[in-house]
Amino acid sequence: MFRYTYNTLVYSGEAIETGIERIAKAGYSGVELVGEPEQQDEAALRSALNQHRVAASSIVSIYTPERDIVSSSPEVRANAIKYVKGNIDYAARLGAEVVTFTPTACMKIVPEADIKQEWAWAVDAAGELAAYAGENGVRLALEPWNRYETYLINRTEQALQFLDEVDSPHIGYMVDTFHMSIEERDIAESIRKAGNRLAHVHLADTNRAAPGYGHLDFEPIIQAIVDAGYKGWISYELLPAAGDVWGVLSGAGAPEFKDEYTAAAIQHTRAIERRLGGL
Ligand code: LER
Ligand code: MN
Repeated sequence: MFRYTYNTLVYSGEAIETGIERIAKAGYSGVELVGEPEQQDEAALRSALNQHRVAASSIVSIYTPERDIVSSSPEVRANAIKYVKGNIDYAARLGAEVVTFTPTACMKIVPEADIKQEWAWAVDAAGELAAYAGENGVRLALEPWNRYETYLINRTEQALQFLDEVDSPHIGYMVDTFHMSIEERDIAESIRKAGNRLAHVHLADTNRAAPGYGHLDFEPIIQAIVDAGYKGWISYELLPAAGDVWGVLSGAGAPEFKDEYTAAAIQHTRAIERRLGGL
Protein backbone atom coordinates (compact mmCIF):
# COMPACT_ATOMS: atom_id res chain seq x y z
CA MET A 1 0.00 0.00 0.00
CA PHE A 2 1.21 3.44 -0.87
CA ARG A 3 1.57 6.26 1.63
CA TYR A 4 -0.71 9.09 0.51
CA THR A 5 -0.42 12.84 1.05
CA TYR A 6 -2.33 15.87 -0.28
CA ASN A 7 -0.84 19.22 -1.25
CA THR A 8 -2.37 22.03 0.80
CA LEU A 9 -1.74 24.75 -1.81
CA VAL A 10 -5.42 24.61 -2.75
CA TYR A 11 -6.47 25.01 0.87
CA SER A 12 -5.31 28.61 0.86
CA GLY A 13 -7.51 30.93 2.87
CA GLU A 14 -8.23 28.52 5.70
CA ALA A 15 -6.42 27.46 8.89
CA ILE A 16 -3.94 24.61 8.46
CA GLU A 17 -5.81 22.63 11.17
CA THR A 18 -8.93 22.56 8.98
CA GLY A 19 -6.99 21.13 6.05
CA ILE A 20 -5.23 18.51 8.17
CA GLU A 21 -8.53 17.38 9.66
CA ARG A 22 -10.00 17.03 6.14
CA ILE A 23 -6.96 15.07 4.92
CA ALA A 24 -7.08 12.70 7.89
CA LYS A 25 -10.81 12.07 7.44
CA ALA A 26 -10.27 11.19 3.78
CA GLY A 27 -7.74 8.50 4.76
CA TYR A 28 -4.39 10.16 4.08
CA SER A 29 -1.41 9.58 6.37
CA GLY A 30 0.49 12.65 5.20
CA VAL A 31 0.15 16.31 4.40
CA GLU A 32 2.26 18.13 1.81
CA LEU A 33 3.13 21.61 3.00
CA VAL A 34 3.75 24.79 1.07
CA GLY A 35 7.37 25.97 1.34
CA GLU A 36 6.61 29.23 3.12
CA PRO A 37 7.75 28.44 6.68
CA GLU A 38 7.62 32.09 7.73
CA GLN A 39 3.92 32.35 6.85
CA GLN A 40 2.95 29.25 8.82
CA ASP A 41 2.16 28.80 12.50
CA GLU A 42 4.44 25.89 13.30
CA ALA A 43 3.00 25.27 16.77
CA ALA A 44 -0.57 25.03 15.41
CA LEU A 45 0.70 22.82 12.62
CA ARG A 46 2.48 20.42 14.99
CA SER A 47 -0.50 20.19 17.25
CA ALA A 48 -2.88 19.42 14.32
CA LEU A 49 -0.44 16.78 12.99
CA ASN A 50 -0.38 15.09 16.42
CA GLN A 51 -4.10 15.36 16.97
CA HIS A 52 -4.99 13.82 13.59
CA ARG A 53 -2.02 11.41 13.42
CA VAL A 54 -0.87 12.78 10.09
CA ALA A 55 2.82 13.12 9.12
CA ALA A 56 4.37 16.09 7.35
CA SER A 57 5.38 14.23 4.18
CA SER A 58 7.05 16.81 1.99
CA ILE A 59 7.60 20.49 1.30
CA VAL A 60 6.74 22.05 -2.07
CA SER A 61 9.14 24.88 -2.79
CA ILE A 62 7.67 28.01 -4.34
CA TYR A 63 10.08 29.43 -6.90
CA THR A 64 9.18 33.09 -7.29
CA PRO A 65 11.35 35.44 -9.44
CA GLU A 66 13.29 36.33 -6.24
CA ARG A 67 14.08 32.61 -5.74
CA ASP A 68 15.50 31.77 -9.14
CA ILE A 69 18.46 29.35 -8.90
CA VAL A 70 19.70 30.40 -12.38
CA SER A 71 18.97 34.13 -12.31
CA SER A 72 21.56 36.32 -13.99
CA SER A 73 21.73 38.21 -10.67
CA PRO A 74 24.17 36.65 -8.14
CA GLU A 75 22.04 38.08 -5.29
CA VAL A 76 18.92 36.32 -6.56
CA ARG A 77 20.84 33.04 -7.01
CA ALA A 78 22.16 33.30 -3.45
CA ASN A 79 18.68 34.12 -2.17
CA ALA A 80 17.25 31.06 -3.96
CA ILE A 81 19.84 28.79 -2.33
CA LYS A 82 19.11 30.32 1.07
CA TYR A 83 15.38 29.79 0.47
CA VAL A 84 15.75 26.08 -0.37
CA LYS A 85 18.02 25.59 2.67
CA GLY A 86 15.25 27.15 4.77
CA ASN A 87 12.80 24.58 3.37
CA ILE A 88 15.27 21.79 4.14
CA ASP A 89 15.52 23.06 7.74
CA TYR A 90 11.71 23.21 7.91
CA ALA A 91 11.43 19.65 6.58
CA ALA A 92 14.03 18.42 9.08
CA ARG A 93 12.21 20.09 12.01
CA LEU A 94 8.89 18.50 11.00
CA GLY A 95 10.26 15.11 9.94
CA ALA A 96 9.26 15.61 6.27
CA GLU A 97 11.30 13.41 3.92
CA VAL A 98 11.35 15.44 0.72
CA VAL A 99 11.80 19.02 -0.52
CA THR A 100 11.01 19.78 -4.18
CA PHE A 101 13.65 21.40 -6.37
CA THR A 102 13.36 23.10 -9.77
CA PRO A 103 16.16 25.39 -10.93
CA THR A 104 14.15 28.28 -12.43
CA ALA A 105 11.46 30.68 -11.27
CA CYS A 106 8.00 29.32 -12.00
CA MET A 107 6.62 30.64 -15.32
CA LYS A 108 9.96 32.05 -16.46
CA ILE A 109 10.00 30.49 -19.91
CA VAL A 110 13.08 31.99 -21.57
CA PRO A 111 16.66 32.03 -20.27
CA GLU A 112 18.25 35.29 -19.09
CA ALA A 113 21.85 34.14 -19.42
CA ASP A 114 23.64 31.69 -21.70
CA ILE A 115 21.79 28.41 -21.25
CA LYS A 116 24.99 26.38 -20.70
CA GLN A 117 25.94 28.82 -17.95
CA GLU A 118 22.46 28.49 -16.40
CA TRP A 119 22.73 24.69 -16.50
CA ALA A 120 26.15 24.89 -14.78
CA TRP A 121 24.79 27.22 -12.06
CA ALA A 122 21.90 24.81 -11.56
CA VAL A 123 24.18 21.76 -11.26
CA ASP A 124 26.41 23.59 -8.73
CA ALA A 125 23.45 24.79 -6.67
CA ALA A 126 21.84 21.34 -6.70
CA GLY A 127 25.11 19.80 -5.51
CA GLU A 128 25.38 22.26 -2.61
CA LEU A 129 21.71 21.83 -1.68
CA ALA A 130 21.79 18.03 -1.97
CA ALA A 131 24.77 17.93 0.40
CA TYR A 132 22.87 20.19 2.83
CA ALA A 133 19.77 17.99 2.51
CA GLY A 134 21.85 14.87 3.21
CA GLU A 135 23.33 16.43 6.37
CA ASN A 136 19.77 17.10 7.55
CA GLY A 137 18.28 13.70 6.72
CA VAL A 138 16.14 15.11 3.87
CA ARG A 139 16.12 14.37 0.13
CA LEU A 140 15.63 16.80 -2.73
CA ALA A 141 13.32 15.84 -5.59
CA LEU A 142 14.08 17.38 -9.00
CA GLU A 143 10.77 18.22 -10.63
CA PRO A 144 10.64 18.84 -14.40
CA TRP A 145 7.95 21.37 -15.33
CA ASN A 146 6.10 21.75 -18.59
CA ARG A 147 7.12 24.30 -21.24
CA TYR A 148 4.67 26.95 -19.97
CA GLU A 149 6.37 27.05 -16.56
CA THR A 150 10.06 26.56 -17.40
CA TYR A 151 12.49 26.03 -20.28
CA LEU A 152 15.44 24.38 -18.51
CA ILE A 153 14.27 20.90 -17.46
CA ASN A 154 10.98 19.87 -19.07
CA ARG A 155 11.47 16.13 -19.62
CA THR A 156 12.67 13.05 -17.80
CA GLU A 157 15.70 12.53 -20.05
CA GLN A 158 16.94 16.05 -19.19
CA ALA A 159 16.30 15.46 -15.50
CA LEU A 160 18.25 12.19 -15.54
CA GLN A 161 21.15 13.88 -17.34
CA PHE A 162 21.09 16.63 -14.71
CA LEU A 163 21.07 14.09 -11.88
CA ASP A 164 24.03 12.27 -13.46
CA GLU A 165 25.97 15.55 -13.39
CA VAL A 166 25.02 16.39 -9.80
CA ASP A 167 25.88 12.83 -8.79
CA SER A 168 24.49 12.78 -5.25
CA PRO A 169 22.27 10.23 -3.48
CA HIS A 170 20.51 13.13 -1.75
CA ILE A 171 18.68 14.31 -4.86
CA GLY A 172 16.39 12.17 -7.00
CA TYR A 173 13.88 12.40 -9.81
CA MET A 174 10.31 13.57 -9.32
CA VAL A 175 7.16 12.65 -11.20
CA ASP A 176 4.37 15.16 -11.79
CA THR A 177 1.82 13.54 -14.09
CA PHE A 178 0.32 16.90 -15.10
CA HIS A 179 3.64 18.15 -16.50
CA MET A 180 4.44 14.72 -17.92
CA SER A 181 1.10 14.51 -19.74
CA ILE A 182 2.25 17.54 -21.74
CA GLU A 183 5.91 16.68 -22.26
CA GLU A 184 6.51 12.91 -22.19
CA ARG A 185 5.91 10.45 -24.98
CA ASP A 186 5.01 7.65 -22.56
CA ILE A 187 4.71 8.52 -18.85
CA ALA A 188 5.04 4.95 -17.57
CA GLU A 189 8.11 4.34 -19.73
CA SER A 190 9.76 7.52 -18.41
CA ILE A 191 9.11 6.43 -14.83
CA ARG A 192 10.70 3.06 -15.60
CA LYS A 193 13.78 4.88 -16.94
CA ALA A 194 14.07 6.85 -13.70
CA GLY A 195 13.82 3.56 -11.75
CA ASN A 196 15.42 3.72 -8.34
CA ARG A 197 16.13 7.45 -8.71
CA LEU A 198 12.44 8.17 -8.07
CA ALA A 199 12.24 10.50 -5.04
CA HIS A 200 8.71 11.93 -5.05
CA VAL A 201 5.42 11.76 -6.94
CA HIS A 202 2.77 14.36 -7.75
CA LEU A 203 -0.36 12.88 -9.26
CA ALA A 204 -2.87 15.10 -11.07
CA ASP A 205 -5.02 14.50 -14.12
CA THR A 206 -4.49 16.14 -17.54
CA ASN A 207 -6.45 19.23 -16.44
CA ARG A 208 -4.78 19.27 -13.00
CA ALA A 209 -7.99 18.11 -11.33
CA ALA A 210 -8.17 14.95 -9.20
CA PRO A 211 -7.26 11.72 -11.01
CA GLY A 212 -10.41 10.48 -12.73
CA TYR A 213 -11.61 14.00 -13.64
CA GLY A 214 -9.45 14.22 -16.77
CA HIS A 215 -8.38 11.72 -19.43
CA LEU A 216 -5.14 10.21 -18.13
CA ASP A 217 -4.96 6.44 -17.67
CA PHE A 218 -3.32 6.07 -14.26
CA GLU A 219 -3.14 2.29 -14.21
CA PRO A 220 0.11 1.87 -16.22
CA ILE A 221 1.58 4.84 -14.31
CA ILE A 222 0.87 3.26 -10.92
CA GLN A 223 2.21 -0.07 -12.17
CA ALA A 224 5.46 1.64 -13.27
CA ILE A 225 5.81 3.35 -9.86
CA VAL A 226 5.38 0.00 -8.14
CA ASP A 227 7.82 -1.70 -10.51
CA ALA A 228 10.38 1.03 -9.71
CA GLY A 229 10.27 -0.24 -6.11
CA TYR A 230 9.20 3.22 -4.95
CA LYS A 231 8.61 3.46 -1.20
CA GLY A 232 8.07 7.21 -0.90
CA TRP A 233 4.94 9.34 -0.77
CA ILE A 234 2.22 9.62 -3.39
CA SER A 235 1.03 13.23 -3.32
CA TYR A 236 -1.84 14.91 -5.11
CA GLU A 237 -0.92 18.34 -6.34
CA LEU A 238 -4.14 19.61 -7.86
CA LEU A 239 -4.54 23.16 -9.10
CA PRO A 240 -7.30 25.21 -10.71
CA ALA A 241 -7.57 25.38 -14.50
CA ALA A 242 -5.76 28.67 -15.08
CA GLY A 243 -2.59 29.78 -16.81
CA ASP A 244 -1.46 31.72 -13.74
CA VAL A 245 -0.55 28.86 -11.42
CA TRP A 246 -0.60 30.90 -8.21
CA GLY A 247 -2.85 33.90 -8.91
CA VAL A 248 -6.07 31.94 -8.96
CA LEU A 249 -5.50 30.56 -5.46
CA SER A 250 -5.70 33.97 -3.88
CA GLY A 251 -8.89 34.80 -5.77
CA ALA A 252 -12.33 33.36 -5.20
CA GLY A 253 -10.87 29.98 -4.34
CA ALA A 254 -11.77 26.66 -5.81
CA PRO A 255 -14.10 24.80 -3.43
CA GLU A 256 -14.06 21.48 -5.35
CA PHE A 257 -10.35 21.07 -4.45
CA LYS A 258 -11.30 20.83 -0.77
CA ASP A 259 -13.76 18.09 0.26
CA GLU A 260 -14.62 16.72 -3.19
CA TYR A 261 -11.15 16.28 -4.73
CA THR A 262 -9.42 15.41 -1.45
CA ALA A 263 -11.72 12.40 -1.08
CA ALA A 264 -11.88 11.49 -4.79
CA ALA A 265 -8.12 11.52 -5.40
CA ILE A 266 -7.15 8.88 -2.86
CA GLN A 267 -10.19 6.74 -3.69
CA HIS A 268 -9.22 6.71 -7.36
CA THR A 269 -5.66 5.47 -6.73
CA ARG A 270 -6.74 2.96 -4.09
CA ALA A 271 -9.19 1.45 -6.59
CA ILE A 272 -6.27 1.02 -9.02
CA GLU A 273 -4.20 -0.58 -6.27
CA ARG A 274 -7.02 -3.07 -5.70
CA ARG A 275 -7.35 -3.78 -9.43
CA LEU A 276 -3.62 -4.38 -9.70
CA GLY A 277 -3.85 -6.97 -6.96
CA GLY A 278 -3.65 -5.13 -3.65
CA LEU A 279 -0.06 -4.02 -4.15
C1 LER B 1 5.10 22.35 -8.30
O1 LER B 1 5.13 21.10 -7.72
C2 LER B 1 4.65 22.29 -9.70
O2 LER B 1 4.32 21.26 -10.21
C3 LER B 1 4.60 23.52 -10.46
O3 LER B 1 3.77 23.39 -11.58
C4 LER B 1 4.17 24.68 -9.69
O4 LER B 1 4.23 25.73 -10.51
MN1 MN C 1 4.24 19.40 -9.04
